[in-house]
Amino acid sequence: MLFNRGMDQIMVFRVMLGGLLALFITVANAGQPHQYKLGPLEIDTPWSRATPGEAPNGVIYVTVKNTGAEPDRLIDVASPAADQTQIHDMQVEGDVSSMWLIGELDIPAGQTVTLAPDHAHIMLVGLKKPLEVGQTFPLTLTFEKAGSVTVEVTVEPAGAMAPGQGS
Ligand SMILES: [Cu+2]
Repeated sequence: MLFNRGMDQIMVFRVMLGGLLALFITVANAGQPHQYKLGPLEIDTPWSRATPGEAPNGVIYVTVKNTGAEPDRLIDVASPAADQTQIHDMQVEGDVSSMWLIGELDIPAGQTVTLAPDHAHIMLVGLKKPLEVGQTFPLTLTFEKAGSVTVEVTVEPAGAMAPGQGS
C-alpha cells in the first residue's frame, strides 16, 4: 500500500513537471520565427493581429521565398479560424486604402513575396472568435507546384507592423 501511494506521488509529480515543461515551451516559442520548407519554397513566420471583440475579419501576413528555378503560385488558403480565408491585394492612395480579392498570388522563381501591412495579405472573413495576442492557429497554404503545407500563425498585438513585437 505504501509502495502504491509512493508510485502515485511520483506520477503526480511527473504530470506536474510535464505541465510546467509544456508551459515553458509555449512561452519560449512566442515571438520566435517559425520557418517551414515546402520543396523549393521557404515560408517564414506567419503572423496575425489581435482583433477587438466585434471585429468580423482578421488578417494574416507571411513571407514566401522561392529558392527554385521555376515560378510557383499560391492558389488556395484555408484556416479553421474563420468562415472564409481569402487572398487579398490592396492599395493605399493618400488616406484611402482599398483591398480586393485575388484568386492567386504569383511566387516568381528566385524571389521573395512578402505579405505585410499595406500590401497583399490573407484575409480571415467571418472570424469564429476574436484573435488574442499570443494565441496560435493553423493556416493551410496550397501552391500550384509545391503542394500544401499547414503552418502555425502567431497572433501579435493589434497595431503590430512586424512579427515578434508582442513578446
Ligand atoms: Cu483584405
